[in-house]
Amino acid sequence: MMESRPAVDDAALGREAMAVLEANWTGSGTVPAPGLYPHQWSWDSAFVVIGLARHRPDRARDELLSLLRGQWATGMVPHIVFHTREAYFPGPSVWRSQEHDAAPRVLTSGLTAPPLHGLALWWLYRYTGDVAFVRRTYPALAAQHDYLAATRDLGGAGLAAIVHPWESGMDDSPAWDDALAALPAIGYGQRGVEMAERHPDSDHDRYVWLALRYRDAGYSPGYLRDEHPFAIEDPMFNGIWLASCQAMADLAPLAGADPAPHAERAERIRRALVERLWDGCFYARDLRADRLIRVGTVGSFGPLLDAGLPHEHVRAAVEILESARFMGATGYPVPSCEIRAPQFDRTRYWRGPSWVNTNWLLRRAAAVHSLDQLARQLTNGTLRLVRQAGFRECFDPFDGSGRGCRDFSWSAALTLDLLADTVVE
Ligand code: 9WN
Repeated sequence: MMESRPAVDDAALGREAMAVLEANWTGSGTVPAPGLYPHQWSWDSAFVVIGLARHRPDRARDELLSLLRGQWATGMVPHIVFHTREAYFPGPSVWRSQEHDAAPRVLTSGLTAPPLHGLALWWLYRYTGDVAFVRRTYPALAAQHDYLAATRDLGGAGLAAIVHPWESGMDDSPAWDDALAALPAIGYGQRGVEMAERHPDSDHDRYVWLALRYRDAGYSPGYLRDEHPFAIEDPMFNGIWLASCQAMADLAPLAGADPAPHAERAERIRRALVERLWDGCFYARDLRADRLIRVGTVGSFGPLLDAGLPHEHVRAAVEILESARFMGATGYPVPSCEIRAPQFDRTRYWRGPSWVNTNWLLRRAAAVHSLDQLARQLTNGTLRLVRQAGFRECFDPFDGSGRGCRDFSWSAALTLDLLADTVVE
């Protein structure tokens, strides 16, 4: 079978991207990919909103509203909203959101995901000028940010901690390896779950074990603070949150709200990123082991999304990004793990392959810092990937061949955004 689905010109590529998004639209949201991911995923939806902002703003609005139907009364935006009946593990019977007073009517997971939605709303406003939609959705996103500040600042310095690898969106990143390995081998002890009771013996078992612990503690903030064994301050999650805080500060006046709390929060996150996660490069911090996790991943560059990041940190981080540790040595941007790390694996999801969403985020970061050549390199490299291999889930960073599933929504959506900029440039 042929691997590639080359699109000869930009117009054809754009049409194919739109066709993928049409096919992945369920009537109430966009699934990341048919079959493999048959529900609505939180940060995937934010990328779809961004990609459709200039092409199908009506659909972009519906996408965000559809996701927000899954928001909990706590403000938490769950990482999966189950709009369809298709089977997926871990599905509704694992999360049991319906047993929760704070959960909405629609079934959801109990974890959250990178809070890209503020930036996505800003993007949509930027291209539509739709103030009414900002007014309509701003309160939900402000509540999302309040939730993170109130219940996820487990380190007490202003950063949000992820409490599960799934919350990072980069599930099998080598940055989580040690924290997963440190989980107790004994102590599964859950009753009444459909998984056989057994000790966690693989990463996937550990993922499920962690999720069940949190669920059985009633998704309680006190449990997260005092007992949950996995708590990590991730530079990508927080870089995205910071960018969304800035977006919310810009949007607040349109919604008749005060921008100051968002700007103050952004400032606090910035300071904490530099003070707590920087050591020549941004690294994730394991709060339970109280140490930096010194493996460079694409997540290390998340803080570059911040326009206010001090120059010396921008310069040093970009140097690493462009060096032979990352995109300087691969044919295609940007490997998800630094290639000299022993954990690097060009074939395994977040342990090596290049992804369209992280390329897009870094391209946004490059634009924010007026690094035009880097932005162009990221745009062109990403378009080469999808032109040659199709809208795959991820790509081999050396030869550009496609990996994971086909017809992946964010690969298609963000291609639309990149193409739109190519026309303008
Ligand atoms: C678990 C949907 C999601 C993305 C994540 C990606 C992958 C799920 C999985 O797919 O995660 O949430 O089954 O591996 O890692 O970034 O949101 O596309």
